[in-house]
Amino acid sequence: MAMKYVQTTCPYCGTGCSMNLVVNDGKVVGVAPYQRSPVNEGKLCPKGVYAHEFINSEDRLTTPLIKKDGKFVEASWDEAYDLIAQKLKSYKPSELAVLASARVSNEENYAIMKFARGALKTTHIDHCARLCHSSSVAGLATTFGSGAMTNSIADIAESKCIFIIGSNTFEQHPLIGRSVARARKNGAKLIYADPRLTATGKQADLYMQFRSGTDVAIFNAMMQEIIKNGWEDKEFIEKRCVEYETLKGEVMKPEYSLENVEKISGIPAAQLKQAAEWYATSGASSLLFSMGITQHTTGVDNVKSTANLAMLTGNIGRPGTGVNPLRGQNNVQGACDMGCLPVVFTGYQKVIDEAAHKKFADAWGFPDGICAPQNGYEVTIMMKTLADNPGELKGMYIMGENPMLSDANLTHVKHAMEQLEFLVVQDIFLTETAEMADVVLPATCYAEKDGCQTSTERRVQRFRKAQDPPGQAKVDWQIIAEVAAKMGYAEQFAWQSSEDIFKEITSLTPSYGGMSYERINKPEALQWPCPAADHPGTPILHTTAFAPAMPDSKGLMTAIPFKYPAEVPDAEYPFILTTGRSLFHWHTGGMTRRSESLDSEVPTGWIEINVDDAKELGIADNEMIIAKTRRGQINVPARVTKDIMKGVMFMPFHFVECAANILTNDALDPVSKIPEFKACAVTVEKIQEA
Ligand SMILES: Nc1nc2c(c(=O)[nH]1)N[C@H]1C(S)=C(S)[C@@H](COP(=O)(O)OP(=O)(O)OC[C@H]3O[C@@H](n4cnc5c(=O)[nH]c(N)nc54)[C@H](O)[C@@H]3O)O[C@H]1N2
Ligand SMILES: Nc1nc2c(c(=O)[nH]1)N[C@H]1C(S)=C(S)[C@@H](COP(=O)(O)OP(=O)(O)OC[C@H]3O[C@@H](n4cnc5c(=O)[nH]c(N)nc54)[C@H](O)[C@@H]3O)O[C@H]1N2
Ligand code: SF4
Ligand SMILES: [Mo]
Repeated sequence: MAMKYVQTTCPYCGTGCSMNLVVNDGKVVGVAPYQRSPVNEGKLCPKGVYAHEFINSEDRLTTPLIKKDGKFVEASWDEAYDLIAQKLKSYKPSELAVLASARVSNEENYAIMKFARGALKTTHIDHCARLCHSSSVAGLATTFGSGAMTNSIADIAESKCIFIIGSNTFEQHPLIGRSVARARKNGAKLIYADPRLTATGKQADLYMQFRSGTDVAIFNAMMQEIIKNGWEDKEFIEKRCVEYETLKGEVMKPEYSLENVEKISGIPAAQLKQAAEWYATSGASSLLFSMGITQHTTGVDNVKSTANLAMLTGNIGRPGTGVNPLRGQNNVQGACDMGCLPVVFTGYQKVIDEAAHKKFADAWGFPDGICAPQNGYEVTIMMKTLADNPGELKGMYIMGENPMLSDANLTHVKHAMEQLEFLVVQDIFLTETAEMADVVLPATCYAEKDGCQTSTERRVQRFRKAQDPPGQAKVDWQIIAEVAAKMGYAEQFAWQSSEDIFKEITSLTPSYGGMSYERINKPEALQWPCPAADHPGTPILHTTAFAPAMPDSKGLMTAIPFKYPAEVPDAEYPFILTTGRSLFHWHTGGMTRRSESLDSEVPTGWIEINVDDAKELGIADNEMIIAKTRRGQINVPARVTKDIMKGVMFMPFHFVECAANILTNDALDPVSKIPEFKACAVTVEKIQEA
């Protein structure tokens, strides 16, 4: 067979780079550049370059597995479906919970959302967006009326000043980093705030190092300085915002003076002043953030603070400005858009809204109705319910997530998952979570199916099938449709192709209403909102007014008092532990640890310790040590570095052999229900030789 190229979209991060898969003899053997996408113009980061390596791994799941007497036994699809249908039908809707996936297509997320609410009739559906940008969605929805990135990736290059806080853009969104680098080449100033001098920080004109969990104090200090100097945008505030006096009342308090916030955060007053001036007076400032902002018990407060700063200085709605939460997973934006959240159907139509509920119930036509018009549980609340209220939740269906490594406080998560009577996991590998399942279903990966996904800049782009799936593995939406058919709902899931599903999505989702495969097949695809077939899509949000969801379409400024993280250092646990990522690995490692080129770069985990702290503790670089928190302890190699703030330690969470989430705190933000992955109290000890 001849060699061919199949154009598709990268399956890793939310940047949404396009690439070609190189197919030889029916198998994907490589990745080649695809030049015509405006997002990445043929460039890729290492994960994109090696995105073919895990596809044909020896240990892909190839057949359904059923657990018998504690051991997995291979089963036919029919046996697996019969068991699942019989079990799921034996529970009440409120006893069932579903996790969708930011790794799979819009069509597959829509299918599982319809399955949860229509076939299982449960309100409990969520996915990893909870652990990620739930704070952005909640925070920006109440301030701007929409939780998405306001500007586009290319637009960042138009900026005169870029303020990056809590995002390691050059490693976690490398091709967005390229836009940042372009802006700098054109003279823009880059301000970077992070407890670690990361690869992104090394590009900065002003680097502010600070203690994890002090973000609100930093924002309030910058705003106080801006108001004191008259740098606020009075016209913008007057015309487009409400509650300025409330905001001012808070940020002008003496506790947010530069000197006091220097004490709280560790950032020298002069740096805070410089940052305030550059951001407020550049003419077009863009703010980029990610997990350093959202993953806190004050995550929503942090996000609202980013919005406050942008509104105060009129940096919204124009090229080179905006508040830009960089979405993480390839399709986390899409999984949210598809209604895989406990409160909304597709396009953020509220489940509790009677008209929306009726619209979906009527369109779907389940003879026995759909879920109640009520909000369901978030994934973090599902785990707490399992542990604290045994018997309330009994069955769970997980597609493409690995909470047994990605959730906070893993000992608690394991205990919670053990309470389940019945667990189905649909994945491409036998993950830590799949190990706990009663039934495991083999799914296809991105290279084996058609569909589309939505990037961080709301760009809806295609996946294209390049090879056949291994063994008996099936496409995710097809598996869900077949389970539904076994439960008596063949008619509601009678799709023949992913395009059929996309048509159903666009007919029910106003922001996707004008899209079709024909239109998104173009190299530049389409950015939502795209409400009509002749609408060109929307690169920049809020240009003349905020979203109609806001009263008078005005932006809401809010007073945000500073609060410390749920757990702060003390005599027993004297350091702050923060967690995050490496350039070469992806989350729980399923794909990247099976990619030789990536895994050989970074074969295991580590804990970053400041040189002075290490000296005081007598810990050497590369020494194996014990890291311990109130929730557990692990052995992990030390990486002694001057690039991390004294008093703060950092661990990536990719590695099962030194799993950071054994240590992390599952205290939640009261609104977004996100755990505090970015700050808890830790101690480290030398391993005593026997
Ligand atoms: N290579 C790679 N790329 C990825 C991913 C991956 O696993 N690997 N995952 C994707 C996903 S799903 C996501 S959500 C994004 C995440 O992308 P990022 O948010 O950029 O990644 P993180 O490493 O989690 O955290 C970012 C930074 O927050 C800093 N930080 C720690 N504590 C605090 C704090 O209290 N305040 C502030 N302001 N900053 C703090 C950390 O030092 C870190 O540099 O990356 C996406 N891209
Ligand atoms: N300590 C700490 N923990 C964190 C974070 C942190 O910063 N610190 N970040 C959090 C964030 S932002 C996120 S997004 C979460 C991510 O948490 P998860 O989503 O649980 O992590 P992944 O490893 O990406 O899991 C995705 C799973 O999908 C499977 N998969 C891939 N493609 C397909 C497919 O096509 N079909 C199916 N069915 N399965 C597929 C993969 O094999 C993998 O098992 O982790 C969170 N956890
Ligand atoms: S930047 Fe993100 S989308 Fe682009 S190649 Fe790298 S991982 Fe893939
Ligand atoms: Mo994420």
